[in-house]
Amino acid sequence: MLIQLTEEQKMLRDMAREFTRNEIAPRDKWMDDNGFDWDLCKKITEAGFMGANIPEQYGGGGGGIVDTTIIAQEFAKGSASIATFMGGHWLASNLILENGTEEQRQKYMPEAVSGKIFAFGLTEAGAGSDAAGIKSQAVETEDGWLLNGSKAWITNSGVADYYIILAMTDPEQGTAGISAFILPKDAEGLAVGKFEEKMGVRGSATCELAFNNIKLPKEALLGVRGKGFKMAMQTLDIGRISAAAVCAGISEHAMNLAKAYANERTAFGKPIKAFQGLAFRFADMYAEIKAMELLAYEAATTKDAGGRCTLDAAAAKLFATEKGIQICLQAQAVFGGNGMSKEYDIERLVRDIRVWSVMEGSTEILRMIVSGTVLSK
Ligand code: COS
Repeated sequence: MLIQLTEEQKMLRDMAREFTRNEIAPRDKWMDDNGFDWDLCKKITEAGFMGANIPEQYGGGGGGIVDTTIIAQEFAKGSASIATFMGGHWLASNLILENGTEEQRQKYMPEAVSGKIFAFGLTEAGAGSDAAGIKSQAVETEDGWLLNGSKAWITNSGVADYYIILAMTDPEQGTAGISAFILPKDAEGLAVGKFEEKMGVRGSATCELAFNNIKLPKEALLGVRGKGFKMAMQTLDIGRISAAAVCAGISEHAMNLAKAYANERTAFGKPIKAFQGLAFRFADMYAEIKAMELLAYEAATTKDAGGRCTLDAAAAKLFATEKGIQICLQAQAVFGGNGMSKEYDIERLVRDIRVWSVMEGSTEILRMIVSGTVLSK
C-alpha cells in the first residue's frame, strides 16, 4: 500500500511539529522532574488537539486515525509523556464516539474538545495481559448500577474528568459479561491513589483507582451490555497504531540527539561521525524508523477505511517498540559516558521508550496475536 498524506494532513503535521518545537519540547524535562503539566494541557486544548479525533458537528477537528497518528508521532518527538497523555485521552473519548448513544455523544464530545480529560480503565492489579480476568463488578439496581472494585496503571488517572471503566456485569459469561461505564471524577465512592513514581513517561499521570459502592445512573452504561470487552479490544487496536507512531517519534528524537552529538564530539583528532562503526548505527536507525512509520500508517489507513486492523496494528506496535528500545540504546551509546548523565536528554528517552513494550499490549501478547493470525491463515 502506498501511503500518501493529503494536503490537509501535511498541514496538520506541520502545525503539530511547530507546536511540539515551541511548546512541548521545552517542557519535557520539567515534566520528567515534576509530573503532569496543567499549563501545557491548556495550550494543547487551545490549539485544538484535544478534539482532533472528534467530528466537527461536536466542535472537534474531524480527524481520523491517520490524523491522530500524525499528531501522536510529532508530539512524541518533543515529549513521550505528552504523546502518552494524548493517546489515553483520544482512546477513551473515541470509545464514546464509536459506541455511545447520541445523547452521550452530545454531552461528552464537546467536553473532550474543550479540555475535559478522558481516561480508559481496563487494567487491574491482578489483570493486565489477561484483560478478561478483571474483577471490578457493576451490579444492576432499580435505578442504575452499583460499581465496586479497582483499577491500576490507568493513563491519565488522577487528572481525568471522566473514566471509561470496564467491569463485569455478567461474570458467568466470560468476555461476553464485561460492560463499559462512564464514571465522572467526582462520583461518590471513587478513591484516587497517589501518582505512581514511574521509570519513564513521568509527565503522564498514573494512579490506582478504587470503587467503593459507587452509584451510577442507567445512562452511565456505554454501548451494549456485554459488549465492553470487544469495544476495549477494538480501542486497543487503535491505541497500538498510535503506540507504534509514538515509538517512531521517540526514536527519531533519539537519533537526532545522537546526530548532533556525533557532529560535535571529536576523538582521535576527528569528529566521531567519521568512524564507520558509529556511522553505520545511523543507517540502521534511519531504516528502522522508516519501517516503523510505514507499518503504523498502513494500519491507520486500513482502520480509517473501515477495515479490521488487529493484525497490522499488533505487528506495527511489536516492531516499533522492540526496535525503538534498541534505537534509543544505540543512540545513547553514541554519547559514551555522557549518555548516562541527566545533563543530556538521551537518558530520559531511554527511560521513556521502555514503557511501550508493556503498555497497550506487551510484546508477548502482541506476538500471540500476530503468530496466532499468521498461523491460522
Ligand atoms: N477486535 C474485535 N473483537 C475482538 C478483538 C479485536 N481486536 N480481539 C478479540 N475480540 C473478540 C473475539 O473475537 C472474541 O469474540 P467472540 O467471543 O464473539 O468470538 C472475544 O473478543 C474474546 O476474544 P479472545 O477469546 O481472543 O479473548 P482472550 O481472553 O483470549 O484475550 C487477548 C485475548 C490476550 C488478545 C486480550 O486479552 C489482550 O489484548 N490482552 C492485552 C490487554 C492489553 O493490551 N492491555 C494493555 C492495557 S490497556 S491500555
